[in-house]
Amino acid sequence: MRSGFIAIIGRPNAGKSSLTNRLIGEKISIVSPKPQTTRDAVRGILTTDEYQMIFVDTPGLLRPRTELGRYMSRETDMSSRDADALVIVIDASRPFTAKDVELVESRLKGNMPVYVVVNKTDLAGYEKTYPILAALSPLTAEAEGRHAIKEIVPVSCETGDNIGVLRDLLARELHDEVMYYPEGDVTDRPARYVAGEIIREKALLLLRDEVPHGVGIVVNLYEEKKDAVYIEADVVCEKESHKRIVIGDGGSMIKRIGESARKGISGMTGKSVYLKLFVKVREGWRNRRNYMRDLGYGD
Ligand SMILES: Nc1nc2c(ncn2[C@@H]2O[C@H](COP(=O)(O)OP(=O)(O)OP(=O)(O)O)[C@@H](O)[C@H]2O)c(=O)[nH]1
Ligand SMILES: [Mg+2]
Repeated sequence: MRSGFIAIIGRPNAGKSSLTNRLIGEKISIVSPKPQTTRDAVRGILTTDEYQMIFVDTPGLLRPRTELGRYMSRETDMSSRDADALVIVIDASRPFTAKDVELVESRLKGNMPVYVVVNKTDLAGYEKTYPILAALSPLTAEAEGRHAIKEIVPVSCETGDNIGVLRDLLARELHDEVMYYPEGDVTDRPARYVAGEIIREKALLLLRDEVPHGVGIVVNLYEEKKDAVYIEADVVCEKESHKRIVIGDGGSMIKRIGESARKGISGMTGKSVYLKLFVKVREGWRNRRNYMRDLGYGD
């Protein structure tokens, strides 16, 4: 039995959480079309007869502009520091720039084996994927002052193309001889946390502009009984005007968020879910450490 940690990093929206979910074959990390979806480092655990592979999904790499952004950057830095290997995810459907090359190069100066995953090949097609592979290929050779990329793997998290190949390649990087987690665990986070994240995911999907980025969830009650789960949570937003939008006309928006979250949590737990949501305002919480701590973004 071998085990180890694989950190997954990259720009916001590249598909890091989608990749984590695909690699372990379960949805443990939330996904949305909006950048900066992931706020905490979340571990996804894959246990087979031969190995235990622990993937660390991280917040997207970005220059922080709020206290929350600084918290997210720290999460990424700290959780990817001691991994056994690093996966850098690149979105093939977006323009590939010198900055992307720099990002890869900078990581090759460290001592961690680096794999580059070129994701969204279903969207990008050969025309957009090939130039990225070509631009990265010089980095597959060793050079002065840096290591070489171990492998470049084009994948699609949408179709699942090449995910198995990537998984097998990464399994070569596992060298520890301990089981870090019990066999049935798929994440290091409790169901209560994942439930809160599912609520946030639905808010991200249904709300627009700045509003969803200022939403945080506090789960005040999470009680799992034999065939039902009882949940009470606060949906915290940054301003009174946002609160009105989150509630919606006659409560229509919060109802949609709740209904959608209830289905998601029910899918995760396999039980009926009774969910009560309360909308609250914590003025400018993304820049206030005390509010952030209440929302679970503390140090
Ligand atoms: N077509 C297509 N869409 C993808 C693929 N992978 C991810 N996506 C979509 O890209 C968007 C972002 O995916 P996420 O997995 O949330 O990206 P992330 O890198 O975790 O984003 P942050 O947490 O915000 O940094 C979502 O809408 C996904 O459905 C893919 O291979 N193909
Ligand atoms: Mg993410």
